[in-house]
Amino acid sequence: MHLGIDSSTQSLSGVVVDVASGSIVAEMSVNFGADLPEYGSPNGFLPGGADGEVHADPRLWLAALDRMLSGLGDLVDLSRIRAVSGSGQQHGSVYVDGTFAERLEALEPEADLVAQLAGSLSRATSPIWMDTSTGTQCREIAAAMCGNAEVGKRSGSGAIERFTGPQIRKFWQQDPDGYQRTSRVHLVSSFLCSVLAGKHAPIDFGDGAGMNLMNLAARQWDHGLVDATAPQLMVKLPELAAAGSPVGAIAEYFVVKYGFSPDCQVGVFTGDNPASLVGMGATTPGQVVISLGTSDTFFAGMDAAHTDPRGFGHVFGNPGGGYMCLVCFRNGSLAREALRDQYHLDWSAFERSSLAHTEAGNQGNRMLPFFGPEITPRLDIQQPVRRGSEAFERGEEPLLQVRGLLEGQFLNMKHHTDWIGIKVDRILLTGGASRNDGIAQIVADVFGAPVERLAIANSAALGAAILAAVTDGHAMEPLQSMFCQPAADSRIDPTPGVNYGEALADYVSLLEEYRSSQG
Ligand code: XUL
Repeated sequence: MHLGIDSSTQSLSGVVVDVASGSIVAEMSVNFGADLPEYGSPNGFLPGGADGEVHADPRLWLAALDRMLSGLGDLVDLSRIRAVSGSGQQHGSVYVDGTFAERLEALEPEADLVAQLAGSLSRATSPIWMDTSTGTQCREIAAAMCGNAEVGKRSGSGAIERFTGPQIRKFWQQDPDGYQRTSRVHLVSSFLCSVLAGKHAPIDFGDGAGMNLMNLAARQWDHGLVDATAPQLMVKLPELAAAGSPVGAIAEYFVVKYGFSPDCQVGVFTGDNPASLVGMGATTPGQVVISLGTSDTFFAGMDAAHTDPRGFGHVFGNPGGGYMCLVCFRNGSLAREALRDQYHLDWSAFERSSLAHTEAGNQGNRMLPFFGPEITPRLDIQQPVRRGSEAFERGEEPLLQVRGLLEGQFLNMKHHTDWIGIKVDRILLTGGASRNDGIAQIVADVFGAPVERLAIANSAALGAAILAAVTDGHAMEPLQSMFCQPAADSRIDPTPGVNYGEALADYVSLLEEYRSSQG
């Protein structure tokens, strides 16, 4: 059996697969808000950050790892796990001092991970992907590289606020002593991998590309970018390696405490989106995945790297080889939840039966679907912008608001993914909200392509389990054909006669109108 662990924004999950029978044996998830309320992070991050700052408490991820493994141990015999790999929310960084490696080696099963490792954090909190506070640092890095185009050419993305390099630069500027004390900057993925392996683990080419520090073509740290980011950074960066490549045997702590075999191998972790590409069976170019999580992401395998002329999309390393493109929308589930709560609705209002009370195109009622700052496109915004009937603009008529939000989200996605130039014949939908048929129907209608879903909604954890099997010597593609088949009754076809061409043009005009009104 093989274990995949995904540490995403709001929860940490484990999925155990059995490659002999081709089945998913067990799933276990710990929700950061509901299961670990003592960390004061109802949505997985610390509320109340000023000026676009969004940080999380890294102790939460350690506590969740202990909690998840103890629950999983009740469901499966963990001594039968041959390898573990995993994924983490992308871009988030964890700063540790020189004691981290020693503490990992000396972990005692009697105490927990938080008690033994928290003392090595040289930065108490971790900036995560929702953070938009590093505009200045992005401009400084771009200027040092003689322009943002050069940053994009080398790293696969222009300098981006949530990416790790600009975040590291901000830390160095604001807390030079803390930066000095930092001996290693990990990503969420490589941090958790290090804990499991009991030693510093590498960063993979998928998650590494989300830092504005890696040279995408060379798959190495880019000296120019690293020097433009912060002094003495090169020695603080982990090695780079392919996702799933072996790091070593699992640390004794996990053997004694949870019953893993001492021979269980740990494989290099990746980011949640690259892992999801694996878990959806979409590493080979020609397939498109839309993941509906805290963030909504659109991604696909790519033959050759080409970049977004608008500067919002990214190119990462693909764990299956080659490249992948990704466009991330910050207002995903958090916006859907905000609208649901504002109108005192439940998810049934987003289902097909409820959406049937409104029409495709929403009678011209259009919404910029943002309840907080957006990154694609970059907007400093706190509330949706509405254009349409008087009642709709006043925020009345909940069902029109629901359709307005969903249509706005996917029109915004369609518009900002046109640069990829893929003909979308079929969409693979994943993430918590993908189970909702109403949402899936709007995706199918807006993109004019059928939508299919896998039986498992957490494709990142499944992808991580497949990577664990790769660590154990299995080839990736046969595993994908085994595990990543769309569920038989999951297909949703576009509604005949529905065409969103006009609505798209209308959405883009509303967006442009809003942007020019903001100067
Ligand atoms: C991708 C991104 C998010 C995070 C959290 O660039 O920022 O999708 O990976 O899921």
